[in-house]
Amino acid sequence: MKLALVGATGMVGEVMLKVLQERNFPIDELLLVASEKSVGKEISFKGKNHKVIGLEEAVAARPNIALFSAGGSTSLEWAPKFAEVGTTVIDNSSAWRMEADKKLIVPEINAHLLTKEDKIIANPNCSTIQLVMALAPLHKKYKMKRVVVSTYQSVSGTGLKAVRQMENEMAGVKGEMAYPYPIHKNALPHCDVFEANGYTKEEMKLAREPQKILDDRTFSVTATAVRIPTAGGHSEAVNVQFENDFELSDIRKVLHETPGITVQDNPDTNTYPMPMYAHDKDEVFVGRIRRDESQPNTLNMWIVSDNLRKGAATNAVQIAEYLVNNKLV
Ligand code: 11C
Repeated sequence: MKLALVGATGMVGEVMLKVLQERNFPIDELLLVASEKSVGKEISFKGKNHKVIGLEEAVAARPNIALFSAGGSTSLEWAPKFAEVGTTVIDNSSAWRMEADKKLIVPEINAHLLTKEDKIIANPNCSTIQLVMALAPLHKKYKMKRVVVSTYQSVSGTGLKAVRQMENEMAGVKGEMAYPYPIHKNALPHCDVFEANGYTKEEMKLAREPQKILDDRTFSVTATAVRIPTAGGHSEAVNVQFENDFELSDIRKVLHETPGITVQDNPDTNTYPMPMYAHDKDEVFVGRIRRDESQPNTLNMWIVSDNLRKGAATNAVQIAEYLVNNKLV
């Protein structure tokens, strides 16, 4: 297995390396790839130093799999070049997600759709992944009609510059700004860029990606995405209206039995998911499970996950594992 990691020096790239190591992903040759300014830099993996190489050199090496986390424009330009030489690309950017001929995969939900012919596979947006992880098993049982989600997103979703902005502001130090306003002691109802309809791109990802992943357009999602001064993970307040009624105890049971989900829900002991707990973990945590008493068949819950792990690196590595285990590469 020759594996390339494109965007090896970025925040998600770093977590991908950690996850590959932790899960002991089978690698015979590792190609660490980044933009020209990082070429020649050394990165350690499993106690061995690897020199960062450029994209041309990586394509020429014809890796079996390339994990991409280098932004949409790099992906649009380079993923097809890797695909042409036979590499299967697992792309973490938003570049290919909504293309009709590209699959958008959360392994626990729809990895069975993957075939050898899929040469560019899209990893969903971080806030989508944790949402659909909890919605998928409930949709199967109760059939969703409408989802209203409000997110409380970690600055790590924006990248290193935003983490630094928050840290600088906390320390009272002037520095570069990733956001148009301070993030410390603030909440910005603004994740990613604004679209013509007044929603942000992040909100529209939340509206569109779940339908594609669950292969069902009969339900709808509306979202408000908010950036808050936390670094460990994204949180989501989720309201779901189902076609069918439910027992809360059954909802808890279904979620408890779903691989990848951990239920943390006990008001008596102040037990609920928080980014502080979710940080550096692969699971999606669900709590504050309660009936919406304002209308029938409707549930409220709170979902938290580390956006750099299940929301990005872990999901991508799980896709790679599925490809290897099912001899699709
Ligand atoms: C955020 N969800 O927290 C974004 C980060 O489409 O993959 C990931 C952007 C994407 O701002």
